[in-house]
Amino acid sequence: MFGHKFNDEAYRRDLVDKIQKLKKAKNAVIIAHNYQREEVQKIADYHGDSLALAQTAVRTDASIIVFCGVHFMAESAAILNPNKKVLLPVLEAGCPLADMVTVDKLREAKAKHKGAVTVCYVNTSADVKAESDICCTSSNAVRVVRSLREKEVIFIPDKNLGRYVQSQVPDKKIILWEGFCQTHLRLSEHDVKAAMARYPGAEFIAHPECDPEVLAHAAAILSTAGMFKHVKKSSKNEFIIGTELGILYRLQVENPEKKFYSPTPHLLCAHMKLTTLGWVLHALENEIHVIKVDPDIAERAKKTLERMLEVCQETKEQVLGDGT
Ligand code: CIZ
Repeated sequence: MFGHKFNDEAYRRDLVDKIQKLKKAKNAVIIAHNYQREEVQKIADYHGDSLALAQTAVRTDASIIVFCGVHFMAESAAILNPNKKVLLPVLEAGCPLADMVTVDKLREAKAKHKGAVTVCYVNTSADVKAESDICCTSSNAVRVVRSLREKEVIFIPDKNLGRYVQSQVPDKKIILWEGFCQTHLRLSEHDVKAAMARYPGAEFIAHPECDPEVLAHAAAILSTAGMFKHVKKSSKNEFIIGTELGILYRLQVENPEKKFYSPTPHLLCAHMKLTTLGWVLHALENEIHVIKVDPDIAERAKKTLERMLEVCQETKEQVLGDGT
């Protein structure tokens, strides 16, 4: 209001208060990806990677799920929860990597490599999932590919993750896709070397979406869920984190005695950062934007997701993240 001095903290507290009241009144739950803004992670009921969050959405008895993440994640939650209302606070929060593969391009590749199985990274749209054989996340990609009978694998869309999987599963022939994560690509080998020189006692851990020259310096190559587990059980006290900056907030909360550094301030996903407290409140108030998937596509995409879950159950390894 004119004439009033804007008080940022009072504004934030007011938003949080309104969100908490509305959440209760509407039987809603707020779930936030590891890459979300700190202010959003603070008000979330659950945190995790895309898969853990989609599964949290299955377990919850809330009728509204406010998904603080990007479009493909809310889509996966909607596919696994056709009877719940899944809201994405900012509709423009997308994933350029997911946009690097379309159904038409995938069909062309399948026609060229007849007999190959298609493994889609979770960072894909519902229609691409529907056209694929099995899904994977960065935490289970190696396990999923290892489980396949087929020798040839079309791996979409992240080239670096595909390359990493190939290094771990040499008996398969991985057909790589020319896709990449703009955020992880911003991390250079130079940044990593400089960070290692700045923090000589710290261990560098990196996400498999990073470039191979970056990964060559990593003590461990891990998904975000893998990073949480690794850091907790490690005897090391300092870590350089090669993934999106948002993860540092909760790594620090969960490991207050340890220190975390980002190798560059540029490891920011602009799409993840679109969601703010104001947009979360707006979504809850107006019950927007409801993520709906065409029933035929949803049914086929669900099979692709469920096949991944079966593989993880068969090997008795946990794919669930936490439900803090
Ligand atoms: O699966 C996810 O949420 C993504 C995109 C990355 C990760 O490692 O958690």
